Amino acid sequence: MWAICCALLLPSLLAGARAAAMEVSPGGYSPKIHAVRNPAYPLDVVDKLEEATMPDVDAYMAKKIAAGKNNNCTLENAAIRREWSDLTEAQREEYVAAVKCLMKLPPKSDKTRFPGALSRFDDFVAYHMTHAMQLHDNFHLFGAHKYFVYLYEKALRDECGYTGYQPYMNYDRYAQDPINSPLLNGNASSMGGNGASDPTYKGVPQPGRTPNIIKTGGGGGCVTEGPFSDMVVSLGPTSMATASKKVAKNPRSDGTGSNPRCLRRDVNRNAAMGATADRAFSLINDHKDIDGFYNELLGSPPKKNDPYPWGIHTAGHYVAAVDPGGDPNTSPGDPIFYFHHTSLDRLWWIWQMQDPENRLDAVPYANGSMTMPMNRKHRRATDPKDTVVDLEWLGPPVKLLETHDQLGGNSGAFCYVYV
Ligand SMILES: *[C@@H]1O[C@H](CO)[C@@H](O)[C@H](O)[C@H]1NC(C)=O
Ligand SMILES: *[C@@H]1O[C@H](CO)[C@@H](O)[C@H](O)[C@H]1NC(C)=O
Ligand SMILES: *[C@@H]1O[C@H](CO)[C@@H](O)[C@H](O)[C@H]1NC(C)=O
Ligand SMILES: [Cu+2]
Repeated sequence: MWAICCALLLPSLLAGARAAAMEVSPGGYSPKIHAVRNPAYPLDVVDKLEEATMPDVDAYMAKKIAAGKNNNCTLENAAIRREWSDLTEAQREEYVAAVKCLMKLPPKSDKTRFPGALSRFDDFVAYHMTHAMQLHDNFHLFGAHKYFVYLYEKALRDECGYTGYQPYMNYDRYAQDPINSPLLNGNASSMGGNGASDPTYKGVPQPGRTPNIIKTGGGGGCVTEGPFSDMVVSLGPTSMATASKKVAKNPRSDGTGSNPRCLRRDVNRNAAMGATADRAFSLINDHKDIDGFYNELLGSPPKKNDPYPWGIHTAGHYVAAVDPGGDPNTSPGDPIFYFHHTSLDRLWWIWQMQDPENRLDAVPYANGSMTMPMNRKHRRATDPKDTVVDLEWLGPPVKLLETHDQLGGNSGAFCYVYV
């Protein structure tokens, strides 16, 4: 059963504000949470929905605390994941420095299995590239990525002294002009710039959709500006179809060998426009059931008469992707990956919190799917309750439904909100 799901899913996976961030009064936000907003970005419909949902989140937590089920997590002590532009420039630079630190620390993954993993940063790429089928099956897509991002954030904090939390990107803030955005403008407080122009890079084919390609935004070559212009990408690629034709093949057929090269990007408005706030709002608001939410997130079935019918999952992956970001298996090799998956986690959380009683444990296609176990220690499960998320060298195994709860799940290790 999972083979059918994933064969369908994997192709779809391929799928100027100058004002400094400044504190504003919480407004409609829960007074228990320290909201910080950059006044250059008025709240969009999803931000407003999130704010409007906070009293319900508060009520939900009060019940959970009364029942003794919060594992010490409260809204007052929850970590806060913020939008990139809501961080001060100093905070953005601190984040960038921590990512660069992770890229210098020695790997913990098996050197024989992953000779191409050069750093702790690569440990995460190594896991994702060898467990892509499992990470993206119906049961795991949301929870396993939540845990994956959490462990990356934890490594930044525990091993590189980062004092903040993983930022997300609100695509809507950057969709009109991503190249000049605080996220990708290539200055010292950005996540690096665009790739140089590569006329051989045409974009990302989207078979079955109209248009059937996310046309190039004009980049595709090596990133030459900003903190990651000197980055050495080593693992992958595993799929030559989505990367630039100029990328050399990996010496190992599974992409795990050492293949030192530059980071390549195509900062792409055509992709980002598929993840605007109106789309994110419909995604959350139009689906009471997880299957519908999941399908729309993945752009399935393809929307008609839409110039950007990619689905937010695909759109977000190609905001800046070429190599390794454009290769579904090695996509965490571009640090922008974590901004995208954190955004998806935020959208999922807002969706769950519209009706926590019924949505917290909802798993796509829970009736009729089967997990692909992450390794031989685990059985195939047909019940989400029996499913285990085992990220091996990244962190201890956790029950799937524990990874669904960011306010007290994973024995309380998960305790964070989005602002
Ligand atoms: C909650 O905090 C108390 C006091 O620090 C501690 O003893 C207890 O083990 C914690 N419980 C959980 C579930 O983490
Ligand atoms: C970097 O870009 C941000 C966002 O556009 C801007 O606020 C900041 O002033 C820039 N920093 C420098 C040093 O140019
Ligand atoms: C699960 O699917 C089976 C077979 O289609 C059906 O008989 C059963 O009622 C379903 N269970 C639930 C809880 O929806
Ligand atoms: Cu993934």
